[in-house]
Amino acid sequence: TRKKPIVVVTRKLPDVIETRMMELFDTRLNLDDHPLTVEQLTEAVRTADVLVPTVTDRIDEALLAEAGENLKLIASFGAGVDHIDLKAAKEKGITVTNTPGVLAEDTADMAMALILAVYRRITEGERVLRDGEWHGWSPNWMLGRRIHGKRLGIIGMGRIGTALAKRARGFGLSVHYHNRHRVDADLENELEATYWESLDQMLARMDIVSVNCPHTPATYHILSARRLKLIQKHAIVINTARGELIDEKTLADLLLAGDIGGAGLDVYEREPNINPKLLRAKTAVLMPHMASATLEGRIDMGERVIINIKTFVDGHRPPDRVLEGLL
Ligand code: 8YV
Repeated sequence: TRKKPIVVVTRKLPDVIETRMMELFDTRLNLDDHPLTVEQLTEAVRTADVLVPTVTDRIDEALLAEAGENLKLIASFGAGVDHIDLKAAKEKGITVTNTPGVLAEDTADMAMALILAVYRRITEGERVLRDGEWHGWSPNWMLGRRIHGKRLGIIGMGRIGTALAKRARGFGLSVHYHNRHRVDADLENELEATYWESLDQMLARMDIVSVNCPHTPATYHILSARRLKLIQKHAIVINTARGELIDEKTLADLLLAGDIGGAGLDVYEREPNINPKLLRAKTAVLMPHMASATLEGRIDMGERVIINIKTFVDGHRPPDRVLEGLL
């Protein structure tokens, strides 16, 4: 029988996934669930045939320079691959896969929840109640904004953006989007979505702006200081994608000055460090990177990882290729 591939997993995954991986591969688990140190990661890329990293591992050029000849696949646990230096991986002939699709619905739920929370002041209201500061009903108290009839502008109409658009339609929002290319006419019709070739023009007209694109060198600070200032004063910004897509410092300043209506954020530029100005912004709802954090989602993600590894080691092209190396 063929030797089982050595698969190094950097973080504790759901039990069912770890058990299955142990059956299928020569799997080396991280039982501590701490992110690996650079030394441990270096050791991992030297020994592994397959590395299974997560968003908390920096797979950069220096690390990949230490990789052994045998490392042929990086099967990342997650959709975003901005923690992996794809150029360096390509030069080494390493294939990179992710776990798209399986977390789109959950992430879109969180984006929708953030829209609801910001517009209807849900976390703010609960804080007031828990702090014992609710002294009774009054007609002008805790007024949020009506969601129905507002305009939602989605930046990045991929799986997550589309899943958000479907939810938004149910809440009576009109859907607008900016994307590298127009989506299928059928989908556009179904969502009654308006395509904006110019992001700048779209931003100036929306009530809600949601970032749903991947973070790449081309999308870094896609909501730059200049673009954030195009957004209407009453409008809100939602980010369930990556912190690096927004100039966070400027967003915090605009929120504190009341020059932007609010924000619902799940991701930040320097996780887990939060800009203290954001913490002071009352109109911001802040979540700790948990948009895809569902029990079912984590298992689905693990299953995608297993499918990608299995297909690859069996000599086929794995389904979720981000980068195709040498087989
Ligand atoms: C995951 C994410 O929690 O998939 C992504 O891109 O940011 C999150 O859903 C994380 O990536 C796990 O590695």
